Amino acid sequence: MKVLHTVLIVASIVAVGPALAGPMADMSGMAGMDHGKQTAKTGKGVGVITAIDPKAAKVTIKHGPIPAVGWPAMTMTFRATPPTLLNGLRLGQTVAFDVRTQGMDAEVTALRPH
Ligand SMILES: [Cu+2]
Repeated sequence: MKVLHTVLIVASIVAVGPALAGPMADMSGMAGMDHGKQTAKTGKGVGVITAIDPKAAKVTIKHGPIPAVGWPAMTMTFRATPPTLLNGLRLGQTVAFDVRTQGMDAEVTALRPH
């Protein structure tokens, strides 16, 4: 009886081992995929200013399609880099702008009346 008991303990350790290792291997694979989506892209757009937040250095633009970064027309908020890009802007003004995106992060890097 003692031999049989030892065999059962060994068998249960072997069965649990792979279950612990499995999820770890999957997680490292996903991290690699996410990293690939973070490549920075740049493009040029034209749109109308719908909101300006100088304190947060943010501007909201209703813009047309920007194929270079894969965007359809939409209204969205950008960080202004540098914040002085917002100086002299008016609500309702049409502007041409340069955009830089990285993952979900989007910033305007140049902005001029259009
Ligand atoms: Cu957009």
